[in-house]
Amino acid sequence: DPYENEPARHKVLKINGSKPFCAEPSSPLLVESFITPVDFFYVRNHLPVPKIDLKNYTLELAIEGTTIKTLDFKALTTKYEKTTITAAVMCGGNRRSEMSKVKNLKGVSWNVGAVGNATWTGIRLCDVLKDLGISEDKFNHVQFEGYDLDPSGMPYATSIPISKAMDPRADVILAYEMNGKPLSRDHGFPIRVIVPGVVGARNVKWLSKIVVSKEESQSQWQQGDYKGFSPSTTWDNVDFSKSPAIQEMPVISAICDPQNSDVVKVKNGKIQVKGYAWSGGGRKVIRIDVTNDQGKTWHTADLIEDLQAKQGRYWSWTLWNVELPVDKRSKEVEIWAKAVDSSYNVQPESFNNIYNIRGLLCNAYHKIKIKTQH
Ligand code: MTE
Ligand code: MO
Repeated sequence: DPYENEPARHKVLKINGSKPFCAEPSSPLLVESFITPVDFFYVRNHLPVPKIDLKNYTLELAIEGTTIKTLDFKALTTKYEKTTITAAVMCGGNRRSEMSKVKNLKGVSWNVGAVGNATWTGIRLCDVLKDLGISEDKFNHVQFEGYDLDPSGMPYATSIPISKAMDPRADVILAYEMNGKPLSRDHGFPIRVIVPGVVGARNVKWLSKIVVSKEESQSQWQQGDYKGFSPSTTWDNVDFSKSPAIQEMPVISAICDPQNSDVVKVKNGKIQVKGYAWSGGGRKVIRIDVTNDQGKTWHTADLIEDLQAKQGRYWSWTLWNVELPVDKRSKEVEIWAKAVDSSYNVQPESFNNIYNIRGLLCNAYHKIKIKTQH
């Protein structure tokens, strides 16, 4: 069994798939703290977790087909300056279970918990690339490979544009610590890439190799997955070569507490509603609007944000809470939330017109129904 060496996992994680392991925390737990504890951070593996001995760990650096150098853990962590960022990582399929109500689709059925916010400590990818003496103009992509292998021996692999990889302000990190502790096995021990503002899939765990190239990664995960399509595209007519790979993510939010169909106690005519919001590309969430009357009246939520983030480099999520006034006679309340980011991008109102066969980019308004107790 290739899965016989899997790490132990916290029992609060709700398992969406066991081999490979995919799991998320409940949504009320998710918004209890601005920094997500490692044990509660969602896990999205595509393959068995590799067993890596730190003593034998190496990272290979290559330009196209040629290996330029191989560095061990000590060399990597002593040679380059240590840096820490706070960034959310979100799966491209987060909130897929809601989109699947429009029409059948393929993918792990995530609720709203395929996201977490952590501090990541490591070295800057741009420093490592600078040492290779490459010019940004001669290449287009930086590919990452993991130590996790599919049955044919191919590693998990993806790539990002070289402009993102080499930009010191893009904060791409080869991380060896999460929340101040060495990475756990599920989250990429001993080193993973953190590409802030970019879809989770590019944040390669168990990093084995970096390749500077003219080409994107040719892996399934770059070429045949993690792409968006028209709602009318079907599995019979889809052409993956026609859509670009997802990189920066669109603005999204979710109501986390209460959860759909909860019974909520009304206090002084109000209920407390909490959630998160996030946008890709370093765009900060500037406002969350919440309604309980289908948009006749919108209430602006209070925000809990990363106050240290620099303009245009807001990588964290934003937590929010709002007190919603509810009618004395109401038995059931429908709540909607939507976020606005610093480019004034807004979420689409429904999933109908953003449906896609892989269930990615599921960022429509979050809508839940609760029962009230007066
Ligand atoms: N890296 C490797 N090597 N193997 C993987 O299966 N999954 C990717 C990414 N990096 C993956 C990987 C996907 S799709 C996501 S959403 C994130 O890791 C999940 O990171 P997490 O498990 O630390 O939350
Ligand atoms: Mo993902």
